[in-house]
Amino acid sequence: MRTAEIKRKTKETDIEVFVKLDGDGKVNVDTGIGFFDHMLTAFGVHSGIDMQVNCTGDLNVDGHHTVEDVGIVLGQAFAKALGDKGGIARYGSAYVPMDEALSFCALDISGRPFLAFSANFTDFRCGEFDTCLTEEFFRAFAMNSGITLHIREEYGKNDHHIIEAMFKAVAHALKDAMAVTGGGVLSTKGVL
Ligand SMILES: [Mn+2]
Repeated sequence: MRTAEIKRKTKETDIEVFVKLDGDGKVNVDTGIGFFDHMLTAFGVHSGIDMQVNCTGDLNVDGHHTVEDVGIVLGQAFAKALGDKGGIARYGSAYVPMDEALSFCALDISGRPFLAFSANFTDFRCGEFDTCLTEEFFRAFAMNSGITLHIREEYGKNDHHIIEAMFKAVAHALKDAMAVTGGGVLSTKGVL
């Protein structure tokens, strides 16, 4: 069973995360930021990962700590649930359109965290979510999950569409990359 539960409490956020990689996209998310909940729900549903995310953060400041710290804890939980990364496909990629917007993701469950991110958002916010936090979330997730993560906006006008297509593209790429293929660790080094 590829599952993990992580709790993390700081002076800025109090977070509990549970993930079940081989789930069916049952998601229960409450971060206090509606648009972020909407994105995490899309991420769970499209990756097939069961996710519970509860965060009480210092939203009186802004959403930065909440979004970044949820990315940290989700990344840690994902890495823990994956274990030694043996017997998985390792690579995944996806283009996801949403109306006029198209986003792309390619990733490698490599143990070498990296984020390459490219987007040109036109709005400062989607609801209570600062659009610039999209990159912060994915950086925190990549650094703490050990994933080499490339995400880019191909084109689009509506930031809600562009960001949602990004979360869905990462979800579909991740679903393929974490798929159990059997065998050992897919690496010439023998370890990831
Ligand atoms: Mn939407």
